[in-house]
Amino acid sequence: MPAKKIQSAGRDTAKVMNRSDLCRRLTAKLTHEEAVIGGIGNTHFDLWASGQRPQNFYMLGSMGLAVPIAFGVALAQPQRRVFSLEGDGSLLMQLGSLGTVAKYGPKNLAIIVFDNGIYQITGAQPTLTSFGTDLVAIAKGAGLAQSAWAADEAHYEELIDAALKREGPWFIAARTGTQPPAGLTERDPAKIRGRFMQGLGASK
Ligand SMILES: Cc1ncc(C[n+]2csc(CCOP(=O)(O)OP(=O)(O)O)c2C)c(N)n1
Repeated sequence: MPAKKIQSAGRDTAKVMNRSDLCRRLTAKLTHEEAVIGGIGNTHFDLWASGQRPQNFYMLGSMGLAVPIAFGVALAQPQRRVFSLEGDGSLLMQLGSLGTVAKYGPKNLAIIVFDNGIYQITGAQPTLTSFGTDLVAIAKGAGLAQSAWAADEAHYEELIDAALKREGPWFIAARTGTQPPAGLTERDPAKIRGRFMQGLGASK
């Protein structure tokens, strides 16, 4: 099915929402063992707190890797829907990944970015999005036609529903506040990797 035009808010008009709430709204919709990759930063903390699933992966150490990891999973398992959750600071470190996703066009991949305008977990230093950088404009420029700012929670859910039902790739951006995460991930990378591989059926 060809890409349909989707509604987008502007970064300036998008409602600033609660990141933990948005994580819960996503995971509440997952009924087919969809994979979710949470990036370093508060995204993986809130993904963890929204309910642990064997198909969740939590990136502990490196900024910008949620999209590349999710992209790899999407290529390896085209029957599975895959979501990448990333913070604005981390995504800004790995913008080339957007062009790569556009080039290969995995239909089962959705990138979600939570843009709070800061590197929150390292002391709230402002990121470039605080000075006018628009990640949806960048995603579109990278070739991701189905890119949108969520206007509010209802629109965010509509975009998630579209990513679950229609062909991707999708790029969904949400403005988020600076509330602390709802929980903290256990710091055990080997266990996180092992459980994720089992969750994907890639190991016993
Ligand atoms: C390559 C690299 N540089 C710096 C860091 C330190 N660091 C870890 S998380 C983080 C901020 C992440 O910001 P963002 O992705 O916007 O998420 P937020 O903390 O705002 O939720 C920084 C600077 C790192 N882990 N890796």
